[in-house]
Amino acid sequence: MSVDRILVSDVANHVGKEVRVTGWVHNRRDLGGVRFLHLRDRSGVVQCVFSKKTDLPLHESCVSVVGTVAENPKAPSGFEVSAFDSGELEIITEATHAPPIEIPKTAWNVNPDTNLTYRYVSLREPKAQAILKIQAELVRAFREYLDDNDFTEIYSPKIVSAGAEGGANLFEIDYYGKRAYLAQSPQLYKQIMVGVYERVYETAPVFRAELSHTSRHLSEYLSLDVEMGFIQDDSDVMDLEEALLKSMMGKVAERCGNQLERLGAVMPNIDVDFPRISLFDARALIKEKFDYETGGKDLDPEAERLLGRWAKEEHDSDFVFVTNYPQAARPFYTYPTEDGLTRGLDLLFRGLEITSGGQRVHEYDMLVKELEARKMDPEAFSGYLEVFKHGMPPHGGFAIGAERLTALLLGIENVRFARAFPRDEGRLQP
Ligand code: AMO
Repeated sequence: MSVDRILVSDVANHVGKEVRVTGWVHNRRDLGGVRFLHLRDRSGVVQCVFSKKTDLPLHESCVSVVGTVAENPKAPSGFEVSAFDSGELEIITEATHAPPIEIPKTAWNVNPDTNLTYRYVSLREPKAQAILKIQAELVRAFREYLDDNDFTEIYSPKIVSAGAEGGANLFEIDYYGKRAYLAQSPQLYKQIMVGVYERVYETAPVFRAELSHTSRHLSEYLSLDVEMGFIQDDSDVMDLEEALLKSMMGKVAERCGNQLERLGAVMPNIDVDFPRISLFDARALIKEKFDYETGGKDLDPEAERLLGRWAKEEHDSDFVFVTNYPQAARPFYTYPTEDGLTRGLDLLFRGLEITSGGQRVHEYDMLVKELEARKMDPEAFSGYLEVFKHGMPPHGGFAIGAERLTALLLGIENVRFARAFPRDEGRLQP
């Protein structure tokens, strides 16, 4: 029978007509005289109806169904494809084993660790699918905005000779008998490329040997990096990131209505200016308003949460920039100011850091001084330092952690679920 395939999302437009739908056996039910097969394709799930004469294959088998579309308020989508009287069930690939978890139910009855262990099938669950689909659209919108503003996409090496961010969270690898590392960030390379194109971006994984088991740290994550030359100061960096994020959120709201609804996601308010507050003022405000004292060089997670609350309550903003971090809290490449502070900044989204960035040092002597001040060996960075002898413009940029952005947008508690195959200290498979 040659009936052309339509997508499940298009079934409602074919009431009374014979159609073919093709996909996976999402669920099945046997009610004695009637058998229901919920068929899932890339666009959604639809109920197909068979008589008891038809044997339905195992969950997740690939099938094609020919039947007649009818309205049925009791069916999950309000429509069904009936192959009860006549019609056809073709088995394309029969599953040889039942799935290790019940995919239609994973959202609520599967332990998170089990879900991650069986990621090769648990990702098929519609909510899990929706998370990564929205992330893909966020990244697409990131590229689109930057392409439209004359940025060039770059591809920097992920095998490097030194870490850019300092700290101990470097993965060491054996590189033809020499020591090398997996890149923690494209930081040094995106700066070098500003000397070529002025405006660059990269969307690529980076690697951090994080030892803390938190819901916001991965060993491998997608870094959305931006760098721009000929800036005045860090306010240009914030202007760019604010406009970029507003554009990304607007596009996702437009393109991902179904997925956002499936997840019950609330889009951020993009009609207000993101507040900008210095770290010093943020600390004072948190103390005064919430009676919470945060010491150290940075805001701790509770202080971030409280500042996010302040931004929402006082400015109706889901985002807030924290600026002017002290030199001791920032990497060597951060532009210092005379008061012991820097033009380094963070951006919080719903009370959690999603970005670090700022203006960078663009002069050779100043960079060497900053490395030495941090007891780092300028020799180890010689390849990077060279470019600063050859005319680098004042520049700055930032990086957004894609999993954190996605998780906070969608109200997901653990960034692991915003990555298809997360890596952490205890997880190297699938
Ligand atoms: P930073 O180290 O702060 O800055 O990282 C930038 C952003 O990346 C995300 N992030 C992570 N996400 C998941 N798991 C991790 N282990 C993890 N570590 C960081 C966060 C964070 O805000 N080179 C600078 C950026 C710049 O200045 O342009 C950098 O990498 O969302």
